[in-house]
Amino acid sequence: MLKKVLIANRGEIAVRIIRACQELGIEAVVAYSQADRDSLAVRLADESVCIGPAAPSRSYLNPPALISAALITGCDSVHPGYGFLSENAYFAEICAQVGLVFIGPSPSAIRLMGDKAAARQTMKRAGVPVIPGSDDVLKSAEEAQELARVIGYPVLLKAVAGGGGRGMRVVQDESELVRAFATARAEAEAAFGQGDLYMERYLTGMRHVEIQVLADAYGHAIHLAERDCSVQRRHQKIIEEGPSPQVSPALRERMGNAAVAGISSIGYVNAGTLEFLLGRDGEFYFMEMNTRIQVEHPVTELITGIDLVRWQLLIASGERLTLNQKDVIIRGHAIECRINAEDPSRDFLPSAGEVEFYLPPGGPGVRVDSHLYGGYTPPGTYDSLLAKIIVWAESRDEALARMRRALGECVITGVTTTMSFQHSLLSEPDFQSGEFDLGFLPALMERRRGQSL
Ligand code: MV4
Repeated sequence: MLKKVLIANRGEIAVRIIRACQELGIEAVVAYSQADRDSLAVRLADESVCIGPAAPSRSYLNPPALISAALITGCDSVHPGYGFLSENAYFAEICAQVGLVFIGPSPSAIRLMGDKAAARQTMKRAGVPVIPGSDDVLKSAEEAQELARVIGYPVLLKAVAGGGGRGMRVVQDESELVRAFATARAEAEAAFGQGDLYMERYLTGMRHVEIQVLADAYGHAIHLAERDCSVQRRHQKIIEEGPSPQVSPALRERMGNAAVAGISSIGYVNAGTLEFLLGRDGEFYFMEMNTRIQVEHPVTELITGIDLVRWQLLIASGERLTLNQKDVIIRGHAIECRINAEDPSRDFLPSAGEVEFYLPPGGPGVRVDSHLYGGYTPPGTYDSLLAKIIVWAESRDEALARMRRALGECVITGVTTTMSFQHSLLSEPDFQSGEFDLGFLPALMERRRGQSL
């Protein structure tokens, strides 16, 4: 069993990992930047090490600082959380080279899934449905043009090094393609230092449904059903839920089996998530795989009763995954709201300042994952996530009522948050019916913009 973990992250996920360590009797050391001296993670950890200045490039994104922190404090392992270096194959490799267990998949799995075109090909070969598109990187605009004629417009140009919606360009017809190809390539080169592109048919009216997976180092892999993340604004998830209102038990089994076949084909180890687009007729297509623990993992934890971060630690310790597929039983419904320090009335502009007063919601079926406390000033340098409120209830309707109640109870003063916006979304008929797709939130924002003018 691991004895001492360096947490190479901050905020609520650092707190979440500390909690899992404590319950397993593993010591937790938190690496923190100068901007995070007063963080809750520093207070809760067994030990803490300052790794550098506020700028992420000099702290949470700086492998030498993190590796030294782990070695100086006698850690045997590193948990990267999400974001920062969590999907950096080079960092995972360096950890292994200095004898630190990276709590996540192998460097080669991270690298393979980080190349979005290679990930797509790998899944296709394993029998996972993918969106019609290119079998490889596009070599030229001419090649793109020929291919687009075959798959049909509209098409989407995606950056091989992108992901999460970064570096994508919709092309409506042939007249746009040559220019779009050049711009997308230049943008990808500037953003990722890698300009390679691939192509897919652009699908509309789809939902974002993702399958959680777990696998151990002995070839045993299972899925833990889906989360529906179709309520997004500019690729930022606003509300997530599970199970998806549009996924039947039969479809869940088909998607889950596809996900397990996909990860088994690459010998994937630890927790991961396969993102799919799901259409109205139940057709689904692999988009990309995230090789980390995700922000919305508590949704899965509440509907399965399985502690994902605990399993990450156990699997990295070399323990067997003692859960079988038949042990994964979906019960009830969970919804998560990400509470951000942003002002919805000002186009979600980040809101800075001291949290004067913090009263989290409680009561039956309510979980709060947060690093907040009264008097805390969230550093402006990092993302604006303040808290995740996650509710569980037997049915979706009860979960909706519970989330409305929880958001109503929660008090955060001093900064503007997204809570009231999410509260209003829960009352939207289209959200309540469960019959929404990725177009729901953009369309709603457009309608509301019209009303306020
Ligand atoms: C797509 C798509 C439509 N067709 N690919 C955005 C995030 C990244 N994982 C891929 N994304 C999309 N890929 C094809 N071929 C639409 C999206 C997309 C989207 C996906 C999930 C959640 C929100 C989204 C918002 C806009 C576009």
